[in-house]
Amino acid sequence: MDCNKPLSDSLGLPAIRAAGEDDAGDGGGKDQLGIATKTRAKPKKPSQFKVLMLNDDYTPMEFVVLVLKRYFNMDLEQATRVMLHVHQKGVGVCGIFPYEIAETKVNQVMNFARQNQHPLQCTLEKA
Ligand code: TYC
Repeated sequence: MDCNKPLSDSLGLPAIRAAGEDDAGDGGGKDQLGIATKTRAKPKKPSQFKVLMLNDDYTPMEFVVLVLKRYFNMDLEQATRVMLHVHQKGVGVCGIFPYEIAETKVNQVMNFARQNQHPLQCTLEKA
């Protein structure tokens, strides 16, 4: 007797199988219930989010520059350029990050602004 074959085979009985299993053995049998085990052919890369800074009339320019240096790792020149862009246009991009990092940055900036009693606003937008 071939010990590698299922016993049902050796005895000439119909194969016993788990629900959802077919001859392909991949759980993809379409005629029966089963757990979906298909993996994505093309795994999606995590979507990116822009962190936006909004202008207001009260937050000092120096404070915005400090925020951009502290939380977005900009040097003085970059930070000044982004701050002036926001000041003139109303909104500007501080950086683009995966969702959880972008959300953390927004919270850090909002907390820091609140602690210093500035109305500075920061938000997220899908990139
Ligand atoms: N408009 C502010 C001022 O004149 C400066 C400012 C720049 C505030 C950028 C917020 O996101 C901002 N003091």
